[in-house]
Amino acid sequence: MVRFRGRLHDARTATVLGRWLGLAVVVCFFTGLVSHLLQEPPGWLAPRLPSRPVWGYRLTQGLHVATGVAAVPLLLVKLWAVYPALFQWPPVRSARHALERASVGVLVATALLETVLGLANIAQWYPWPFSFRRTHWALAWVLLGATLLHVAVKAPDIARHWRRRRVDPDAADRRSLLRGVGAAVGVLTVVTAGQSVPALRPLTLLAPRRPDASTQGVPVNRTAAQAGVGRIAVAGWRLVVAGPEGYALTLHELRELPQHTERLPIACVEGWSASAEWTGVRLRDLLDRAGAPAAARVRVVSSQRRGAYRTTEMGPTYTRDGLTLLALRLNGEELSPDHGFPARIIAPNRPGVLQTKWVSRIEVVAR
Ligand SMILES: Nc1nc2c(c(=O)[nH]1)N[C@H]1C(S)=C(S)[C@@H](COP(=O)(O)O)O[C@H]1N2
Ligand SMILES: [Mo]
Repeated sequence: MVRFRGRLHDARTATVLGRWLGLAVVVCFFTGLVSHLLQEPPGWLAPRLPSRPVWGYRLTQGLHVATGVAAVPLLLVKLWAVYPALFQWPPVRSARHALERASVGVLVATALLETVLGLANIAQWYPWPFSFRRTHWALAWVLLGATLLHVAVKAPDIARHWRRRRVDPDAADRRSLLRGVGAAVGVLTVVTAGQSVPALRPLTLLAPRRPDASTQGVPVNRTAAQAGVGRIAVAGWRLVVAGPEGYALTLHELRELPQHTERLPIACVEGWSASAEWTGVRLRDLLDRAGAPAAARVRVVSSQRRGAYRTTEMGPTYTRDGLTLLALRLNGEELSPDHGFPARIIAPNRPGVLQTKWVSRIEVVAR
């Protein structure tokens, strides 16, 4: 067993902080799993992704980012509590000890990397050459494995220190430390959660994108200029629906079709979300007119020339859902260029990154 020296570098402090951190890791992992499956489902799952509840992704991704942010102070204080054990001498005493230390090394390294990568992504800062999502996803499994291994190795210590001791000279100091950590977590949560919780909006200090500071009441993640989409001339614009009985519509013709207004949230993978009123044509109606089979997959293509989100695919649970719109209006106004003029997809319980803007083509994909 590791011997801790000095005040609060003890197993009880490590255990209590570990419980909080463990909870954050578990919530972060499972909400991240949901996000990954919605964005890149395996073949068998793709046609079964649930389009309800409409606020599902808003909740899970809000929790993902909130628990990731809360993990930062927890992780730092946990590292502070155990650091004498990290720098013990001699560094290795036996093969078993070496393995245990190696597993802690992997745990600490992946935990720090995952939080730093996640925070950089929230800030839309990509100073690395690799894919954020692939790396974040792969490291999540390493972190989960290292956490489980750590809990297994430390199980005797954890069990011994799970409950408070009757006689504990450090109890008052520990309580102060834990209150401080709790306050840090609370403050960080409150100043970031306003990006998805309207009631906390006035307190939002640390969220990069805020609904009240954007056009038409919804933040913009990538503007038309950033996506390389120039002014779209209405006269030459057509929506092409490619299917068994394909057709093309002018914007005027699209506006003449039955319009529906739905209140749906847009929830970005980066943690912000906002509910808005969208008006447009039901995707289902457009597909029926093209003679698309009910079970068909659909590819949505944007006028954007390059970029990973130029095209997205959608299974039948979304395409058949009456709430899924090819939206022309947002909060009572024609879509602004940054929100995807002349037409964009809005579907329930779907990551923001798949709510394709500047739609020019809808293709029925052979099953
Ligand atoms: N064509 C295209 N559509 C796109 C994107 C994009 O880069 N290109 N970004 C997506 C992302 S990441 C989000 S969160 C939403 C945001 O929509 P908004 O800017 O209207 O709020 O648009 C999505 N639609
Ligand atoms: Mo996004």
